Amino acid sequence: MLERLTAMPPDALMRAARTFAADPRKEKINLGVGIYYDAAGHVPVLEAVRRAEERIGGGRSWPYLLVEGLPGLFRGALDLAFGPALAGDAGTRTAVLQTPGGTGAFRLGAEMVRSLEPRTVAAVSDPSWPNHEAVLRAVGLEVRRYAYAGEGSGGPDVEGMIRDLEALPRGSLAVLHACCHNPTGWDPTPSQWERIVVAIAHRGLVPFVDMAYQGFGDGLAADSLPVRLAVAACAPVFVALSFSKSFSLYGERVGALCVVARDGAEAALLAERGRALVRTLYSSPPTHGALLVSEVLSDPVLHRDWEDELGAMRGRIRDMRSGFTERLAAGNAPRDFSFVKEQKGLFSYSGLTARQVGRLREEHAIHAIEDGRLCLAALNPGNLDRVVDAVRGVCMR
Ligand code: PLP
Ligand code: TYF
Repeated sequence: MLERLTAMPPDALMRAARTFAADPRKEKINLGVGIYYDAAGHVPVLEAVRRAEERIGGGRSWPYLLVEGLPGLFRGALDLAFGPALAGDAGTRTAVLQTPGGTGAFRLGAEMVRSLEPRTVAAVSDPSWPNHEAVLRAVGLEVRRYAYAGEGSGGPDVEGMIRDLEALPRGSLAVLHACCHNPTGWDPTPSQWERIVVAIAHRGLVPFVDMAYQGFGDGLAADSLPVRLAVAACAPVFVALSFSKSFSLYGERVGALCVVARDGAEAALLAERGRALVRTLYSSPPTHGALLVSEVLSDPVLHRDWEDELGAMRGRIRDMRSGFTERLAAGNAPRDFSFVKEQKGLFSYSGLTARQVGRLREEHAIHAIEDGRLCLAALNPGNLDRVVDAVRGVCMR
């Protein structure tokens, strides 16, 4: 067996996470990994989550959750995915399973698709979060790419995206980023989303919406627009929810998969299929983070406070985007970075080359992804000037 052992190189994000961890310089800054840091440079403990933790209390026992997870989480997950108005109706024909993070939700959804139709073609945006393609390939689906990053820096190439989606075989999976596209930071506008979903429905594609950054774009309701449009036009619809960023619970691994069917009977069969798959993958999901999220989502006061905290995180990133753009524009600007202010979410596809990213790391201890992706949620008033000076420096020559 070991004669067959060959290298499996890490993807760019894994590589960047390792390189950062191994960098001994105290002044290092991590603009690589997709994590929200507060103004003091810490991964925050949200106040609503802290209060939820107080309520659930310590000293409790930890039996297994059900295979599908904590039922108390499902209502909250449906409300987030569809909005309270649609959750009532669509919720009656939706299978929900708690999963280990958004990655677990995406993998479980992909497993479900493969178990139903192993010849399904899946299409991801070009570029996309590298794990999309890796997970789809891991379950044995054929992966294609649809155009996404525009030529210049003016936003997504929606025409190219629609053209490529319309060329897919009927029944293909269309993987969509609900908001805060990773890595570009470019999202379609609401009217562009309407056109995209019409094209998807018309071609008979199956939308798989990955929602890992809900609340970081324009707010919880606005950010779930693609899900609501897809549910109104298509069935099935797969939705992978991640609570890692929105609750700052990265290592707790909390997520959920929602699969919307045509009716309640189909949804029950999908849930049963999901449980059978989970049983062979990890048997049941972890408890602690799910209890925290469920407590926050089911208590109106905690829910409101959490939404306010999410709004403050979103606002802080916007301030950092403005600060980054304006400081670079002042003085002798190496080039125009004003698009950074227009992008949404944690990331910016900055246009920095792999060589410039390498120089940021070697000369300035500033880590980013080699495709030029920067995590602007790691900027703060204490490191902004240093980052701006370093970016200006590597762009000059
Ligand atoms: N989908 C996208 C687009 C992401 O960027 C991420 C995390 O970075 C995930 C899914 C998975 O998140 P989780 O950490 O909850 O597995
Ligand atoms: O897009 C991102 O930044 C995430 C974060 O080992 C990540 O994928 C990167 C590497 C890793 C775990 C999470």
